[in-house]
Amino acid sequence: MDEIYSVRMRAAEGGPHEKGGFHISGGETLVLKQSLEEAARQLLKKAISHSRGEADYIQLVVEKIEVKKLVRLTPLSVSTDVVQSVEEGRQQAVIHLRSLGVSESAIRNGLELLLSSTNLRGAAVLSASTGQRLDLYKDRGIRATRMGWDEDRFIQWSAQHPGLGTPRIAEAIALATKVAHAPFMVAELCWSDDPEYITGYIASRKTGYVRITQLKEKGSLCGGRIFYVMDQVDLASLQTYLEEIPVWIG
Ligand code: PML
Repeated sequence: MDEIYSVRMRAAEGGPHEKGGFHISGGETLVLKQSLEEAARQLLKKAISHSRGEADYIQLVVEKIEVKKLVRLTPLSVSTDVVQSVEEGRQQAVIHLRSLGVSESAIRNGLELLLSSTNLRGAAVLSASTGQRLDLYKDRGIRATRMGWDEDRFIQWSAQHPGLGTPRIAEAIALATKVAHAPFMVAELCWSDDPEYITGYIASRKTGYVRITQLKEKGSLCGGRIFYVMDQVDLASLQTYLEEIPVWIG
């Protein structure tokens, strides 16, 4: 296989995140060397044209990946629940999470956390049984990185999934696929912190990637990701998998 690079971006307004800057945008992908410049350009574009605000701090990190460490995964199957209101959307989310064994208190805590978070750049890790937050990273959360689509496979996949081949959806499916395969992962709940984007999803190996067309009100800055895990999880190994193991979606 050719050389592969990880490209990661995070952007904030008012200085770097760790110095109190307001989170604007983040993004990541894995690409072949020939697509590196284009991937960096796309992520930079995402950082400087975001409806959350005007980034004055942008970090772009490019790293070569050791191909022998690559894990290959097929993308989660995709379905869409079309709903007529945010209430209906959240009710659908509750139904899916319940079916995966996430407790009522964990569902409530997850929804409340996303509703009150306007500056969460990674994901909050919650126990699927108690709903207690397990990571200690507050606004940083744990960030799933180093995953990306095989380009040829993505072209094929988007032809089979009309309307879903946008960069945002592609990135979300790559991330959700990696996350769903993490040890002791039960489910992911996500909606964007982009005030213009109200579709979110529930993902797991059992349900696949279930899009829900309305999970928040337009104009709201709240959003982020919740990773629901079993209590046997070893947080350090989970973090290593999510942040360091390169995953190639194809
Ligand atoms: C994000 O952009 O921050 C998350 C996107 C979630 C939903 C993408 C989709 O399937 O429409």
